[in-house]
Amino acid sequence: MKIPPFSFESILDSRGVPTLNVVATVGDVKIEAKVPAGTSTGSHEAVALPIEQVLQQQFELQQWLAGSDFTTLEEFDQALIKKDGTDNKQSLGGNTILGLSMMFARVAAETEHQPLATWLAREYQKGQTQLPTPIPKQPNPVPMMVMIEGGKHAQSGPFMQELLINGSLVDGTKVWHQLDTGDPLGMEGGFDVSFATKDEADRGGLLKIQEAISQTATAVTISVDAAANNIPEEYRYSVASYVALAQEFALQSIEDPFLEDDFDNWSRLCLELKGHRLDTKVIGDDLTVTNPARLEEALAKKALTGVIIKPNQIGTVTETLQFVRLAKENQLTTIVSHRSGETDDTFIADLAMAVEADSLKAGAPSKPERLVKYERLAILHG
Ligand code: 2PG
Ligand code: MG
Repeated sequence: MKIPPFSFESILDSRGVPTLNVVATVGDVKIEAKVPAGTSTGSHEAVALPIEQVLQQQFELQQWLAGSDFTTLEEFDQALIKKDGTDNKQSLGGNTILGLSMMFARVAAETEHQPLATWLAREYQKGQTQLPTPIPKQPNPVPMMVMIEGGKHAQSGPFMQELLINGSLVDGTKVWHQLDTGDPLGMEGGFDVSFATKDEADRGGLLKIQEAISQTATAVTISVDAAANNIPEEYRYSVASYVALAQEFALQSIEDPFLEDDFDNWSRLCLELKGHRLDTKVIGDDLTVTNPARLEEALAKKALTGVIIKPNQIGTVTETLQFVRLAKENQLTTIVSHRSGETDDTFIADLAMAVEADSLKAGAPSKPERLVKYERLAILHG
């Protein structure tokens, strides 16, 4: 495919922080690729450069890429990885590379008159190894919606960053309204609830959600994202305390229960949950950062049973697809996810459909940059 002329624009994300939009035109169709950014980022993520530095590279990248021919997305992404030449994409910036990679996918889909999800599904299947027993087609990805926010995403609230529910958008909206008692909102549209003491906030928040679920008679389950890197040391959870919470609230999943390099505790938690015959999934986010090499290490140590998938953690669509393949080949739960700094881009909804992810985690059903992703998912469901 010939790369069309493109330009870089600085736009504001949902936090009011400038981020990159790569703009191209195919015929009379405007193609945009907007890059999200995290607030609680893992230290193993690809480096996101400040927007000024991204914009400074525009001319050089245009000169190099516009008009050039690349046969596949993989070839295009590899060329960018090679030009960057670092392990963590700090030279061109993971954000610069991802914007271009997403642009390539969108331009290719448009040129071939396919919905992005269909085009991505084909790319994904190309690299899939033939498994002895093919994985049966999954049901559509289930929305995973934050209801109460804490950690770095809220002013007050729990130590854990996110208390979430899994279910339909309609049920998610019911529970969200039930919880609405005028509290302010956190970064992703969940409630920023004040509790009498901070110690009560985690369990207290889960109790509130449990009550709201029963009052609305909705068929949803509860999950948490502890984002343990950001919990003060004295308040960090032990393996036993997570097991107790999993039992009490029938947790569907626990994300980032321990520090990003504390593989031992991760493995212990997986073992303990199994020992208690609990099916609660242990989900890697900061642990695995959508990086196939980090996932290999976590798998070897039996440190997790599921993963978060965020393209901007690794910086190319090709590596993101590789990561999902590896996760699926190892029977892990797959959750495609937004970032706290979002835009109205819906790429991740198409990605979730394309790879038949178990869930799409895109925030609360209350803010436009989050809703647009669930709505796109619903359109793709048909
Ligand atoms: C997370 C994400 C999204 P952030 O930890 O899962 O909710 O937060 O984008 O701030 O890393
Ligand atoms: Mg997380």
